[in-house]
Amino acid sequence: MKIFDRSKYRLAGLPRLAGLSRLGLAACLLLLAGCAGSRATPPDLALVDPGATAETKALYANLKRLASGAVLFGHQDDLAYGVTWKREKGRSDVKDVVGAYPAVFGWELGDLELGHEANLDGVNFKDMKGWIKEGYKAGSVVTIAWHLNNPVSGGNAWDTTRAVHTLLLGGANHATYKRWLDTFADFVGDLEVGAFRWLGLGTPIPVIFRPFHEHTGGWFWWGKGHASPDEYKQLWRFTVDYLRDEKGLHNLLYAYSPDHFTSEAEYLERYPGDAYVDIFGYDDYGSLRTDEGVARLTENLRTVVELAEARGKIAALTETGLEGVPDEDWWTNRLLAAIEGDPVARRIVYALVWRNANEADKPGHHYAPYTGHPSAPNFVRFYEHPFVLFADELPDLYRYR
Ligand code: BMA
Repeated sequence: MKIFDRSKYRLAGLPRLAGLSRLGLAACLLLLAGCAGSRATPPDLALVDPGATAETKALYANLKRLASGAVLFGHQDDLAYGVTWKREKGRSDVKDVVGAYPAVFGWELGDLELGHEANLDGVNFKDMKGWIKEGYKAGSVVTIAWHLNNPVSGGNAWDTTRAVHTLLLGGANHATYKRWLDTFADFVGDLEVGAFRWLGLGTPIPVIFRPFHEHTGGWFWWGKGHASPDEYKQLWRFTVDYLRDEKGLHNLLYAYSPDHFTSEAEYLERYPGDAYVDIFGYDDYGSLRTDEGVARLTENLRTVVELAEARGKIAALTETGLEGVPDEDWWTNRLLAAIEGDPVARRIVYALVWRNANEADKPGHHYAPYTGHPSAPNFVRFYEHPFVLFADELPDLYRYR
């Protein structure tokens, strides 16, 4: 982890070297060269952000290396609440069952743009920042999605009033959208660890950002039928350019995550370009109920992996699950079966299941098991499987060796 900025250290050290003998100077230079070389840098990764932080580059390079040997297990909102509890320090339904935290923690920013203290599911943003830091310190990966409210109607993300064109340059809500992105940048900019954060020497936590997800479906205002492919691409590119170049965020990896698709052409219809996407994602909830569905998901993962690898990128099952996990063997018979057995599909780097809600109006809306759930024993087998990684089995993802 970055403790100090080496370039600043070297500059500050120069005047003091002036008084040293040649031998002393040579020794110092050798020492400095040794220090500088002690952290290897990944080869050219062609990331969306060439100026990404060392930890962000290391994360990407390490995930790339893990591909095919392992898949990381992820869970949305894991530390915030579970099926029967909320806000209990250190608690997680996943950890209750297997004794380890997920290797990927998913979080949700919907309503941040409105200045609310909590997101659309009642998770307080200040708490969320704390949990994101805990997850990072546990060595896990952090990913963020954003169910943005509809800027035209004032409705939520599921209000499909046409809005994308209004966010683009020259559009009626362009200034509003920039303000919304400012709230995002403030939030992400705060995600830093390190004792010297107050000196501006903190380590920004790398985040996989998944904007405007599931756009091959028509349920969100940025989805199919509510914006043209060109409008969608323009919105994506503006978002990246603004966050990276105007707001100076260098701890983001960008994941493109369509929902169901039936061809490469459909997957790529709204793809904003190689310069704007780091991770090829896929969200799938429908498939993992039957053997045919498992085969279909494998086939789609193969496509996603092949498209990603052809561009030197990585792939992930960015959201999945079966609400209530009604199938006791779902973890090994469905989820693992869809991924591990196929030589191409197994090269996805992570699979994340959705949240374990405990809202009165959403009974059974959970995607991971909890203590006593009928699928818990099978989830333990899933955890024990050598191909599946949880937080306790991860190599240091944030350092490149
Ligand atoms: C959905 C559901 C909703 C939730 C939203 C954002 O899939 O879980 O209840 O508000 O995700 O987290």
